[in-house]
Amino acid sequence: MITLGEYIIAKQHDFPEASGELTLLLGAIRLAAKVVNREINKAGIADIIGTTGLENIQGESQQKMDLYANDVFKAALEARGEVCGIASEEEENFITFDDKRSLNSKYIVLMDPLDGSSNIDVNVSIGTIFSIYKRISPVGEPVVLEDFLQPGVTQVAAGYIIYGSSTMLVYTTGNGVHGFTCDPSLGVFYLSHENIKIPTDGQIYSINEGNYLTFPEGVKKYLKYCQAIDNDTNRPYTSRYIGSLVSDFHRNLLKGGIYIYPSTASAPQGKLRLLYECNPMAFIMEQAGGTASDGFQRIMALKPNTLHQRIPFFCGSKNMVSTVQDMMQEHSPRSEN
Ligand code: P6P
Repeated sequence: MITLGEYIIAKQHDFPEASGELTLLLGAIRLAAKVVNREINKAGIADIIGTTGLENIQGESQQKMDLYANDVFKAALEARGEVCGIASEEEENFITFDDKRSLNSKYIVLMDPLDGSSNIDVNVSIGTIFSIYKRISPVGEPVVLEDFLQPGVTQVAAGYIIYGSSTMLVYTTGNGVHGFTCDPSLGVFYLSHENIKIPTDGQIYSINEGNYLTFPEGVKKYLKYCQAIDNDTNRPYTSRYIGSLVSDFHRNLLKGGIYIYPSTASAPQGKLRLLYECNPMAFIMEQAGGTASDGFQRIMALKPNTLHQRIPFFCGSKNMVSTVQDMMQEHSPRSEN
């Protein structure tokens, strides 16, 4: 029964340049996760359910818990002094932590503090997603936009917290994917899933089929492939879509499967954000032996242009992503960028 803190410290020796800062940073995320988890578990009781009546940068209705989670993670990261700046789905611009210690730190964090939060009121599991990079601007100065627009391949660490039937923290620092389950009686995360690997093949597909008519032809063809009857390849597959990325991703990671949010008429660039949803989930998926693409090319190879940039997202078991990519290429050919 090793705790998250003990595991991070034990593993930090895998990094010759480890100076403990990343360990302290992950500790801040762990603390914030516990605080948010406590509020989510009583959201039905506390006056924290529902919407603020405000909209976020995305023009989406902001849930009270969105703002609460954003404030908790922001405060925990600033207090620990290991982060010089953050970007968040709930913040229009990036934020510099300008106290001396933070300015001299080398890490930045991008996050979706509470993804799928519209599900809170109906008691469906939701999640926090985070992505950690080293800054590229000079230490000691305020962060700049370029610090946040790095391709996903330069991530130092990434992870998510899933607030579900149990609360889990899953993360990678580039040495495999490891899952920790919170013991609510102690508020301690214990190692429960070491070195998670996604099956190369799966029989679960996750997509909002309500958008079928405006999907790209390659996605339509793939859905018909999933629904065809073929015993040799265990088809038809099973459709499972919770409407909460972290929940669908986590189930597919453990069982095998594919999650797709393609371009649609209402979301021509897809709905998910490249920086603080797709890149961290792609890092985790690749470390678990899966694939994450925009339907044509590796998500983590893309050079971001803006903080809240959206991108089509195809993520899961290697063979499933490969099959749909072939159909995408066949029906809407694109040269590799
Ligand atoms: P739709 C939640 O808003 C989210 O960003 C993901 O967590 C989820 O998978 C997706 O959007 C659901 O979107 O359009 O199917 O309701």
